[in-house]
Amino acid sequence: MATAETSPNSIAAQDVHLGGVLMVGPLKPSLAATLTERYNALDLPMGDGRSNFLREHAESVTAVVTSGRTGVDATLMTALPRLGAIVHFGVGYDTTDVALAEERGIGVSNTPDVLTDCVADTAVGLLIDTLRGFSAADRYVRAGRWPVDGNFPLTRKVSGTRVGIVGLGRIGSAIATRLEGFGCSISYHNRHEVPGSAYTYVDSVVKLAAGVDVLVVAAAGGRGTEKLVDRAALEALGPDGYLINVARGTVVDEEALVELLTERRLAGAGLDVFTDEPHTPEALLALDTVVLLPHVGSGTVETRAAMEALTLRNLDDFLTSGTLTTPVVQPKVLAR
Ligand code: 8YV
Repeated sequence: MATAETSPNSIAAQDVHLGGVLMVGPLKPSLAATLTERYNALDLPMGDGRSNFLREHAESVTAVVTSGRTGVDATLMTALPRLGAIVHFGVGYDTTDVALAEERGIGVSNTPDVLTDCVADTAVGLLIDTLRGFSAADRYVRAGRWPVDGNFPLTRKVSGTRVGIVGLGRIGSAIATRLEGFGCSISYHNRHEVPGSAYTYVDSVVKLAAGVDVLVVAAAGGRGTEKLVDRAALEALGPDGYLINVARGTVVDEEALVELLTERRLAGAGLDVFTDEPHTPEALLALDTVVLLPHVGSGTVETRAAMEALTLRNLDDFLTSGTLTTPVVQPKVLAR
């Protein structure tokens, strides 16, 4: 059997009580304050000071707290020899090398469920805004154009539209439930058909896109879903079709998306996520057919507080018992 001596990346049960906590990337200020005050957490420098910092502190770190925005890549993971858990604020963890974590017995947690409602609300809000052009209409009024140019151009009806959902997990399902209230017909594509689902399963994204008015992206990010919505799918959606993305920018071929929107070969898009956040493609800024949000899907006071509480619960559980509350991967803690 492996021991802590023969397997340096496995955390001995007694060590986790003494765990050193490292914050990686920007965190919600109240979370960072709690981690600093209650756990004496250290903050990983992002720039030049990193190597010196790691030389001094890497040995003491048993838990990292980070967000989906930053994560822990293979280089950082390898530099932390006693790391036992990577605790994410957020449901997405595509910036962390989960396969390597699993291989090294390092646990990974996220904050599922508590943000489902808000992200689903955002998707529906974006969908309505994009089809009805409310943000563009607001700009029209503010620019004083109503009295000068007359009525705002007609837009697209939302109720009764055909919606295709890419990724029928927790968030995708919550979006579908909400859209049922608008009389939308729902079909979906998922890695696997969801047993017992009332919605129509379609076995490819291209086929799904070809049969709907609006494609809503709710699939997790990461290697397995990179450009899952590719150029062919966007072309299949067509000049009367809309794309809504509340998942990750990487799930969509952003270059193709920008090109098709600019050439009016897609009717519009509502985007809360981008491949190079916080940067957004310049070409989209001039298009009134597009609604752009700065990744605010879960960004309400209530939901962020619930995410913060669940993040701390995962950390506490790991530091006191060596397990995670909402694990993606449970840590392999070895008792000495
Ligand atoms: C988070 C998100 O707020 O949970 C996720 O995966 O995308 C957001 O809702 C964000 O990742 C936190 O930085």
